[in-house]
Amino acid sequence: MRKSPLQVARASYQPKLPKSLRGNVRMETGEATESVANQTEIKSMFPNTYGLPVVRLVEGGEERSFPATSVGVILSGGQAPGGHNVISGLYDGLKRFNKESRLYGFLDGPSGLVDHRYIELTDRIVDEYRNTGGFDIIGSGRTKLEETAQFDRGIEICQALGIKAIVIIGGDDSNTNACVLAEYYAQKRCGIQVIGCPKTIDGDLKNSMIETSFGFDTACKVYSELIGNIQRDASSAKKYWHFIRLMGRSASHITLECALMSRPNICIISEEVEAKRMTLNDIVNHIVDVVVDRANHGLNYGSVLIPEGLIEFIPAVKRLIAELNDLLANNDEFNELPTDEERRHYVKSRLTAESAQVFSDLPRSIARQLTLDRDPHGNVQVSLIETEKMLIEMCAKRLAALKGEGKYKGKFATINHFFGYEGRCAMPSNFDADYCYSLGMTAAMLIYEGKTGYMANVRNLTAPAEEWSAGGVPITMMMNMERRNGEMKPVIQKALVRLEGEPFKYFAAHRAEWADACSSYIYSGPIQYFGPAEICDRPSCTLLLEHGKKI
Ligand code: FBP
Repeated sequence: MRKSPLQVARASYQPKLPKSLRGNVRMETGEATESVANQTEIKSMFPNTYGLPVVRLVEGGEERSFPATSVGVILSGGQAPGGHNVISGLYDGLKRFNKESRLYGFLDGPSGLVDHRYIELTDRIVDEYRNTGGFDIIGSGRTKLEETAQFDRGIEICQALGIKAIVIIGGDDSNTNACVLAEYYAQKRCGIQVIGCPKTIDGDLKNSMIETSFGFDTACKVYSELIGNIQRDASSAKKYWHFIRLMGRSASHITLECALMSRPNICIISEEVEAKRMTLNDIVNHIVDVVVDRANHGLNYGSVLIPEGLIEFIPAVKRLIAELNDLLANNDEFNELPTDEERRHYVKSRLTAESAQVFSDLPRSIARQLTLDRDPHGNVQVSLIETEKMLIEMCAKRLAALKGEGKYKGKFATINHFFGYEGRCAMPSNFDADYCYSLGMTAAMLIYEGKTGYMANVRNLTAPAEEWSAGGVPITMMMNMERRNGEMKPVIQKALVRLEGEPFKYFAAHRAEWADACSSYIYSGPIQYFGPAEICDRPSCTLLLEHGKKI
């Protein structure tokens, strides 16, 4: 395969490891744990994997070796930069303690386990993918592992290949599946361990034990570079307002991080919209106020960042979506209706009066998008909802009205963007390359130590990599009960942006200055892979602020 000069140089990058994973390693066991909420329900659903202790890997002890083992790995859900390094860290970690250990990759996500599609990963294959973006080494998928028939199919293939452990690299929903699978296999005493790794560009799989999910750092750096380029174009041409929607599903972590890195004129944070019980009109008025104010200073251009999940956080729309989720879950009658108009009528006639009104008031295209297929986990597919276009349309209307009243004299020429897929497979930043390799190696250690129902964790991430600390956290510890597809289910609690957290507070303290100024933009430039550590290894602004550091 032909490679670019950077691909060639990057192939030989040796990810930095924490001291504890470099030489002899031993495991320390902490206190028993509890789930973050709904302890009684979670404990009764996970009798074999509930309450396990947190474990930590520390330097020292004797030189170890373990009996050879075979492990299967699954990439689950959306792509995130660094997935290949989790696999190379896992591979190297398994081989380090026994050269005879083997690693199999299940193809195209969890369905590979169920349908018995796999490859054995070898030196040649793994070397080809070190430090590269993407999930193409084995592919990914969104099949939800929830039926015992699927788990039993997993047992069949694991027994056929002699697999003793499965590593699931995924987000909150996929790690919830990992936990359910771990419990089932523990209950069946079939000798198959299950370990999770925290993946998602969305940054919403984090808590007191998981500082960040991998992929967030690289994806935000890619988007921030693009936003910076757009802002420089805007302030050069001085003629466009750019409305930029950013991926991230429900949480606004990506949008907030990109705002901290690029200082846009306007940035909407969904969690604030919900907390202040804002309506769609309140959001439009906020944008329009800034547009008018800048026009009064001769600035008919600017940038607006919008999180892709915004619509779900507007309280009235949120209630509407909850009703739609219950109404449309496995609803064949609805799915079989032949036209959009009939589906619209069907939905409106079954909603509460308030939600039916909200549904009618939304632009038709957005209302239709809210009734489209949920993903296999029951989530609205927010990446398909074009909120940026809706806001442009609504702001243009409002500005035209203000112009009619003589209260606005500017020009409102707009360009819309959606950044998501541009960053999900980028070549991982040094941070993600190092973090992921450490996560993979930690997963290998957890397997050799016989753990199941754990997620690999690597912490102290704002320090240099040698000082990071690695270990495992019981997945049940992160769980609570939530309503999904019309039913209460045990799931890993999603981390939304905390309005009392330092990243949001920093943004809130500076946004007025960023709205007015003509030169507050920051241009982060492209990710740097070789050069001084303060540029190449710098963690995200979110992590730095959360750890009490300056940005
Ligand atoms: P994960 O939660 O699986 O990591 O996926 C994240 C994400 O990129 C979201 O930001 C986005 O809403 C969604 O995937 C898009 O899904 P798809 O890949 O199916 O288009």
